[in-house]
Amino acid sequence: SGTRSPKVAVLCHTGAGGSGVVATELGLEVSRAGYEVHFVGTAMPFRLTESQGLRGPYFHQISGFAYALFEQPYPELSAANTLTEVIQEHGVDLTHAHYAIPHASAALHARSITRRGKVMTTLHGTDVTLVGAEPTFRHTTRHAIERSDHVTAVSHSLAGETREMFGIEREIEVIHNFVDSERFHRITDPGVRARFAHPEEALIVHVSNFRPIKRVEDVVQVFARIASEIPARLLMIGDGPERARAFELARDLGVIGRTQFLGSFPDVQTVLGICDLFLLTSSHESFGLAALEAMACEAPVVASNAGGIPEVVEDGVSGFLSPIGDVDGMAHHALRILRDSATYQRMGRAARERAVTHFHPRLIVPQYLAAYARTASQG
Ligand code: GMT
Repeated sequence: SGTRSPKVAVLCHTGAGGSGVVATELGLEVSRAGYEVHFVGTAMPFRLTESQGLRGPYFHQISGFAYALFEQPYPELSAANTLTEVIQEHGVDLTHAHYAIPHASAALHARSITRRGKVMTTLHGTDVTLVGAEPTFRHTTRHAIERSDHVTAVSHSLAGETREMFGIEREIEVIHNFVDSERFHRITDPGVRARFAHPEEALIVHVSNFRPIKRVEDVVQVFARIASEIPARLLMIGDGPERARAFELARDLGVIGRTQFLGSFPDVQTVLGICDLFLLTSSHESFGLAALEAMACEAPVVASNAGGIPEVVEDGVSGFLSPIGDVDGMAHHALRILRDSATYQRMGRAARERAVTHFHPRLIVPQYLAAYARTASQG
């Protein structure tokens, strides 16, 4: 219908996690740009705090159904069903599915039921590299990627890996993640910092979902080496299956008194705003959104050289990268930054500079809007 903006449905994971954060922040930006946006999820996305005005963004909850005969819930079917309702009732032109499965699969299903609208899929990482590698989902994941009307990936590393793993030839457009550097910035108020650390302590932060690929025990190992040399404190933010092991290791290494596990701490920008160093030790990371958020707050990053991390953190400029598992190397790099205020200042400034000049919403969001327009107008 002429040149009106496409109406967009966003299908995403709603809990704390990079893909849900990107989906939510993007949906809010797209809504602010004047598009009608409909979030569809099992719960309200955790960063969807903005009040919903008459023009949205709207949120539609996927209805669950427990029936004694079903041995398991069928999230793909219930998502496709709710999405079908939203597409039909609101005249949605385009569904943006974050994650190949179950979301792109559900979106394709709704597309074939409604016979209207296009599907754009954004790959975030673990759907392809972990779940995709698991034969159980191999055909369905490949199908979801191949039959989407457009596919994006959050890093070149992930796009390449996807092509390789599935032998996919189709175009996968790389659109990096973004950070709102007006919201994520350095906090200089000593009162805020005093809530978390003593003035003389170096404040080190890790944020993740504590899954095995995050190697959170490496975070503790690196921290123990740092803490044996200088006064330091570690804040572990997030929750997940490896949290208990990390806790035990911190106790075994004698640093439990200087480590705090804050759980799923919603106010992550405050902690990142006062931190001196961000640690990310993953064995696999398609982008590393939390590291980018730390960079916007002028925190240098010490990380593993995994997946898409080098596309975010420039080794030797905005932080240092080491081989996966090289805890001695990472500790060495961390101490180099924390002991020398000139290095620390230079890297912190370079980190923010990179976040602002490469990953600002005003650079990234238009790439998505252009992709929406192209995809919605495909024949
Ligand atoms: O890191 C996670 O396990 C969470 C995961 C998700 O699906 O929320 O994050 C993935 O998507 C983020 C946003 O694009 C990326 O910043 C993360 O690097 C990516 N995680 C992995 O590749 C392990």
